[in-house]
Amino acid sequence: MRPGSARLGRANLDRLPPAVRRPAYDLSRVTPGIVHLGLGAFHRAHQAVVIDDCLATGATSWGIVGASLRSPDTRDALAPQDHLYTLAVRAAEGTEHRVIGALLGSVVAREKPAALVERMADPATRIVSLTVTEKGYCHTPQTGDLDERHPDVVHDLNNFDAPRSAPGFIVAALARRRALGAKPFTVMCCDNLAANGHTAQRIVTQFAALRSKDLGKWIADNAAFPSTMVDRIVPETTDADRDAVSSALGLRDAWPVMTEPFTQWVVEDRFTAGRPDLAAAGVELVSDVKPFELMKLRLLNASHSALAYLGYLAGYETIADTMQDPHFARLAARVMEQAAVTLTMPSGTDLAAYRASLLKRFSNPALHHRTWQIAMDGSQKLPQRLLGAIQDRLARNLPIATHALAVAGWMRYVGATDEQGRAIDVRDPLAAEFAKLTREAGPVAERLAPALLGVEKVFGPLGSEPRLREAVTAALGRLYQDGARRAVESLVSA
Ligand code: CS2
Repeated sequence: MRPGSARLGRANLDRLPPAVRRPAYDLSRVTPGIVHLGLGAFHRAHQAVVIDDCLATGATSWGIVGASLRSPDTRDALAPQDHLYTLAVRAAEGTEHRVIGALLGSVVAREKPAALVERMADPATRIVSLTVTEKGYCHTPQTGDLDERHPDVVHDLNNFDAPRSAPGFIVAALARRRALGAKPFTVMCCDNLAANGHTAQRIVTQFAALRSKDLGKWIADNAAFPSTMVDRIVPETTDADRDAVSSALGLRDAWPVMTEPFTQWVVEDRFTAGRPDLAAAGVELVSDVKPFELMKLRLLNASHSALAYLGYLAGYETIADTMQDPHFARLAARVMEQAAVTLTMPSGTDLAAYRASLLKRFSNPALHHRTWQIAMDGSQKLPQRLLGAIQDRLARNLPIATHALAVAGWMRYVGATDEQGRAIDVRDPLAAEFAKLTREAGPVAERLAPALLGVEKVFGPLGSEPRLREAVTAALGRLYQDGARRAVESLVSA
């Protein structure tokens, strides 16, 4: 992009090249109806696009106000461009650009917690949606319960009107609505948690009950927490992506999002204060999301994590690079095949076609999705992605070697030293605990595997299951001895 190009904004939308799609509605007529917590790239490439489509059908009271819980980066980048941003949809055949107008404004929660609570409590806010990542729920992933000792929970209980955590904001805002005599908003969790609506409900009501029993009961009786299954691959945006998008636009966009052509959103149709016509924008409204969620977590996310840990260790930078190695492509297929027997597929979904489409999506050469990005926060992801399937397979006396290799890949990865002896930048809320266990055990599978399996928050009682211990210890031993590439090759060749 030429230096000095003007910044994308409402005033210059008509300067965009004809190939760039732009909001098909009058931006000045849109009013806020949704507050979204966790204004990351995923939300902007997924739910916000659907809402953009809803706005184009005339549902102008459903604009989004986004909140970043910590970092001001998104607000700082989007405010100078009227919160407009580009969605770049990348495929082997080329990239399509679309400017999204659904985001009306944003708040940095840490800077103005009371203002955010106020906005959420405003009766015009009918939905509060969330993509705060697995760790943003301040819960114990293994049990799904609120972690009452989580520092943010402790903080929020002592600073009820100036919270920090997502559950803290939701409870404070619902308490305010109750005091105002207003209906609760619908809480719509869009994170990759098992039974995500149910889990969010449990965490929020447990939090509220710590504040007051009555409030907990009012929320449990009155607020809706529909579960949702969200799916779209959204790699982190790089500087090179920003430059490419800005060149295509002829205007500078400091905060575009990169994604793939595929998108899916399945939502339980339970809303206490109304919703836009999501079905008209391609959302599947169903009475029970569980089969969709489990299918996605155990097929897509599980194989993604397996490719991420083992692919990273084998020296692959992206998922597409990893998939170019036929042994790793077979590994992904194998994880899916092994998980499939634990699932009841949603009616109307063809398992073989779904699996084939995942393999194709992972191989998209135009998406630069780093293995390192997916490897993040494994302690929060393993239970719903890999451990549930392991448990179900063990209950049926089925072999677990494939999933055990993925778990061992995670163990080898959180040891924070790669196969060449270089440091790995492990991002995980429990990283320090894993580093300590690794130091104490040393790179010895017989010691390290049981030590990590003993981390209750991740493995719970499954960690002491002898068949899991044996399989993971053997797999970790192979990783230390032969490296990830050969370990994967010998698994898929067996
Ligand atoms: C990925 C997901 O980063 C990760 O852990 O597995 O973000 C994945 O790309 C999405 O769930 C796809 O919908």
